[in-house]
Amino acid sequence: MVDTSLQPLSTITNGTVETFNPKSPLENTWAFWYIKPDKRLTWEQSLINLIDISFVEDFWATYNHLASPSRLSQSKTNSDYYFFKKGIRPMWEDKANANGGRWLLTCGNQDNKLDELWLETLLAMIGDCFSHDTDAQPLSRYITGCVVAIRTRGHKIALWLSEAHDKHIVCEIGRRWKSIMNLPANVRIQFDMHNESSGGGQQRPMYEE
Ligand code: MGP
Repeated sequence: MVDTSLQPLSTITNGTVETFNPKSPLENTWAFWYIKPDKRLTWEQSLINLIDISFVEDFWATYNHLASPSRLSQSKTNSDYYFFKKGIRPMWEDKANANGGRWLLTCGNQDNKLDELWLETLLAMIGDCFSHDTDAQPLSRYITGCVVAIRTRGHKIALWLSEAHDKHIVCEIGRRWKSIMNLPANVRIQFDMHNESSGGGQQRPMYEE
C-alpha cells in the first residue's frame, strides 16, 4: 500500500514542542479498493486494497491519480471501485454489511454522467452530507461504503448500508442520495438486502425511491 501522507511538522517554541498537521483530516478514514477482473482468481482474491485515506488532500491526490470509471469502461469491463470506511471489508460477509443492503443506481452504458455521479457520491461520503443537523442520529453512521461497477450490460453505482429493516432510515438515505446526485424524479433507485443479492432469489426490490 502506498503511504502518501505528509508527516506532521514539529517546531520548538520557548522550549515547548508544537505539532502542526499540514493536512485537513476527514471525519472518517476510508479505503479505496479495486477489483481487477481475472478469471483465474476468485472474487475475493481479485479484490485489491489500494490505499487508505484520512485527509482531504490524500483523497484528491488518489482520485486524480486513479482512472475514472468512464476511462475504465473503455478497457476494463467488469472492474469495480469500492470506497469503504476503514475496517469494513467491501463484501457482504463483513459483519458491518451482513444485515444490510445496497441502494442501486443503474446508469446504462453511457459514460458521460457516470464520473459525475460517482464523484458526487464520494464527496457526499467524505463530507458527511448524508447527515442533517436535525437528525436524531447521523444517518451517515449507517453507510458502510459505495461501489461503481463497470459492466457491458449497464454500469452501476451502489451505496451500501449496514441497515436494511428500518424502512424510514433506509428510504431517507435513498432520498438524500438521489438529491445529492441531483437525479430527476423519474430516475428510480432500488434497495435490496445483501443476502437477497447474494442468494439471487428475490424478484422485486425491497424498497424503491
Ligand atoms: P456483483 O459484482 O455484485 O454483480 O457480483 P454483477 O457482476 O453485476 O453481477 P450480478 O448479475 O450477479 O449482479 C458478481 C459476483 O461477484 C457475485 O455473483 C459473486 O460471485 C461475487 N461477489 C460480489 N460481491 C459484492 C461479493 C461479496 O460481497 N462477497 C462474495 N463472496 N462474493 C461477491
